[in-house]
Amino acid sequence: MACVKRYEHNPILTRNDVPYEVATVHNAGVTKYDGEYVMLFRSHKLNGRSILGLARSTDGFHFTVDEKPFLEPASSGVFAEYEAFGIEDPRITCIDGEYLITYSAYSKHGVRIGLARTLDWQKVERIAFITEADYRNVVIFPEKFNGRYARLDRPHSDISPWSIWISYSHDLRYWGDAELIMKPEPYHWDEMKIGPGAPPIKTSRGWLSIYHGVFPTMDGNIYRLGVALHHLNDPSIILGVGDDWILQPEDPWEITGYVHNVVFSCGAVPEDDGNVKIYWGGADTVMCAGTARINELVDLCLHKSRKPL
Ligand code: BMA
Repeated sequence: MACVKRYEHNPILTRNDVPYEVATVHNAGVTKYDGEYVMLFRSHKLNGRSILGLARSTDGFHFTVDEKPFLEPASSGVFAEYEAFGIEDPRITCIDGEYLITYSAYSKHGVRIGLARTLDWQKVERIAFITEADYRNVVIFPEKFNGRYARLDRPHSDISPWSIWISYSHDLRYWGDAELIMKPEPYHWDEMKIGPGAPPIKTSRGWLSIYHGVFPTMDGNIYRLGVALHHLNDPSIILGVGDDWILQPEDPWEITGYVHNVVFSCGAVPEDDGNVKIYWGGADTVMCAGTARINELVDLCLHKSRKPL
């Protein structure tokens, strides 16, 4: 059951839409602000390092890019030290009226997660690094649990590769009570690695999480998207993981590009009509969009599921 219906005019954003010089437009976080859609996308510059640009839309499909990049690697202080190789793959969570942005910061020291904040999508301030290396893919839940923020993330270790963990924080800076909650499934489409994709979406049956899974082949890795459902009051409990992927590379711009055979999501926007708009980078080169029925994704987690661990 492939639940995602692709937007008929994909890709929705390419480097030709960007008024400054970039090689790619992909892996964007998307949210709504003041009645508009805001897309914070990653672009490779022509030196191969990434920056974040901003695009805005009234319908969620036609985006116009701001004149200047939104966030570039810092040029001084502690942030400069850890962002020198670029900033990547932003996720956006709106909580208590603030937009929190997590991003992967690359440097000679590895990859770690930076946290920034904006109130108006004009000014942005960095808050802190919220992990050490080697972490990627941090998504923050849009609600607190017993007064604490919660996040899913993806540390890496050789013993237990690329799995999804949860942790909590009172102040967004210091995180603890970390627990592993989901692992790749052997000889399955996500057998090599998994990582959180879009920040979780609240439904009546649980928190819906869109994640990415990777399968290694003789022709390189294939990135696909899947879904998991977390308990509403205790997100460390996974109620089910959909056994089937919901999206795989099929369109030409998903199969061929900067990195071929990749669909990679950092953002999804639930709508009042029961649909969710899902956004993904195609082949690390362009941005694509599609829609799915939220109920169908939840059904997949609950009625055609594999175990999380
Ligand atoms: C991952 C990250 C993503 C990228 C994907 C496919 O490891 O680097 O940003 O989309 O690989 O290249």
